[in-house]
Order: sequence, then C-alpha cells, then structure tokens
Amino acid sequence: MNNLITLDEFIIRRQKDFPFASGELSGLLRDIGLASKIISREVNKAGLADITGIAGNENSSGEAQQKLDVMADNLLISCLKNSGECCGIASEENDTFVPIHSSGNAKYVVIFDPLDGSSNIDVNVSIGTIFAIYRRKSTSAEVQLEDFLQSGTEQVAAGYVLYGSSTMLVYTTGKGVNGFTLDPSIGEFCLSHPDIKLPEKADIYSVNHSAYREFEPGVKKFIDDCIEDAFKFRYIGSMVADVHRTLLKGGIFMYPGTEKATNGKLRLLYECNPLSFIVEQAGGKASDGRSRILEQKAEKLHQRTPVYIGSSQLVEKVEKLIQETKGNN
Ligand code: AHM
Ligand code: MG
Repeated sequence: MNNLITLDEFIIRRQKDFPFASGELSGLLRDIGLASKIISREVNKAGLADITGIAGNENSSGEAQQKLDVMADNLLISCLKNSGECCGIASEENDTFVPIHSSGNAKYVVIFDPLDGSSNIDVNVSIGTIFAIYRRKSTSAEVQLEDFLQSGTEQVAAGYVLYGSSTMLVYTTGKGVNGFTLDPSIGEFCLSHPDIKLPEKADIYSVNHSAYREFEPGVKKFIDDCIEDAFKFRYIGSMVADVHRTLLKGGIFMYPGTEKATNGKLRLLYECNPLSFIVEQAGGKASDGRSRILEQKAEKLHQRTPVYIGSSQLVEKVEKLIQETKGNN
C-alpha cells in the first residue's frame, strides 16, 4: 500500500505540469477513467449475459441488452456529456460528430473508438477503448467539423484502455507515457507502469499475413526479412492489444494498404493518431509508410490510413523499403 498512486491522484499531481491549466483536462481524463471502469465491468461479464439474460433482447431486469460496443459508446457519450468539460465528441461508432450544448465554454473535443477489436468480443480475446483530446479551434456557438479534423500533432492528450488479462489505462499528455492497472478490489486504476519506454530490442512483427499477396513490394520484402531474421510473429487482431504489446516488448505492428484498399482499414482519427502519439512519446515511431502519421492531414472523420508503428529502426526500415521499391510489382 506504501507507494500506491491512483489515476486520479496522478492526474491531479500532473496538472502542475501545465502552468495555466484550469483543471478541465484533468477532469476530462478522470471522466474517461470512470467510464472505462464501467466498460471494464461490462466487458468482464460479457459471457454471462447469455446465461443471466432472458430470451429475446431483454435481461432479467427488463432492460434491453445491448451489444457491448454500442453500450461502450453510449456510456462514454453520457459520461462526457455530464462532465461539462467537453463541447463535442466524435465516435467511430457514429457517422458524424455530436455537439454538446450543456457545456458552456468548454474548450475540448474528444474523439474515441469505444470498443476497438470488437470482432474479438465473442471469443474472449482482449479489446480496448482508444481516445484523443483536442483543443477546440472554432469560435462559433457550436463545435464545427474543423474542430475534429485537426492533425495528430495537435492532440493535447491521448490514451487507451485495454481489457485484457487485467484492465489497463495508458495515457500521455505529451510528457511521457504512464500506465495504470485496475485493481478490481478497490475499483481504482493504480500506477503500475510509470514512464513507459518502448524497448529498442525489436524482434517481433505483427501484421495480418493473409493479405500478404496484396501488399506492395516494399512491405513484402520487409516481411520476408522478418521471417529470414527469425523474428517472432504475433497478431491478436485488436489494435490496442497489438500496440500495447509493442509498447512493452518492442517490435512493429503494421496494417498496410492493399491494391483494393489502398489506405488499409484503420482510422486516422479514432485509432492511429492517439496510438501514434503514445508510441512517439514512448520513444517509438509511427508512419503511414511515407511520412509521420501525426502530420497527416485529416479530411474526413472516418479517414483510413496505412500504419506502421513501433520500434524506430523497424519503422524506418519499412519506410525505406517502400520508398526503394515504389512502382515495382
Ligand atoms: P474495429 O474497429 O471494427 O474493431 O476494427 C479494428 C480492428 C483493429 O483493432 C485490428 O488491428 C484490426 O481491426 C484487425 O483487422 P483484420 O481482421 O483485418 O486483421
Ligand atoms: Mg476500431
């Protein structure tokens, strides 16, 4: 118990890092922490829902049972609406952004993927919540699209919550990366991974191999070299879990484009920008194969991008191979 630091306590201590902070950002981070504890509770009983629920779409209390990703989305939206610190949100689950009218002069917008890796829910494999916080740009009464279409370098804070063998919240405000593990017995996130640094050691690669034939030549060559060098191959299929492993053990996670889907699958605003901010803050790199993810221009909310993220030397190597083999087939 001696050195136990809870997430809330840590956030308050860190507020002093920002001389003119009004406490709004701290409040927002605490609200996201609270929402994620509730999501964690629901995720942990996912398998029970079918046992304890009654036929149809209702549970034993007569409430409609929701799919977990919809539940997580609604929960985050209502926590952020109630917080008073956020003037608008955009969620991967929704087509467009939602202005929050009740928030007076709140200056932040939050962009999130409520439950990433959702195809893993039914098979009891790790999933996660990803979030990014930006300062509002527009001055009109209501938030505008431009407030959400900011480049990743403008992020004020970003983080993720991993619902795995334990629940962890990892976040950055641009001054390093810290990780907290949920202690369910006291219901608190406790600092467990202070000042995370992505290891230089880089002998793990992570990619959906089934699309190999459709990758561009530089990416194929990179994968061939990984195999040649006897790298370990790991792929969970939940970006949060794959990036979390990369953050702690080193290596590279990739979701390249293909001929049919030139920009791959993953979303710039909801997934790639926040995770890139974290990885860079931990000493790693994140690229779209040509340039830095965080400098990409956001043109629409659900924009996709190829992504190569992890240990600097591997990201640089794949960028170089892509460059060298451009135009080859
Ligand atoms: P989702 O937002 O629908 O859950 O999809 C995103 C997920 C990522 O977590 C993961 O990296 C990727 O999809 C896996 O895709 P694939 O099944 O094509 O390998
Ligand atoms: Mg997602």
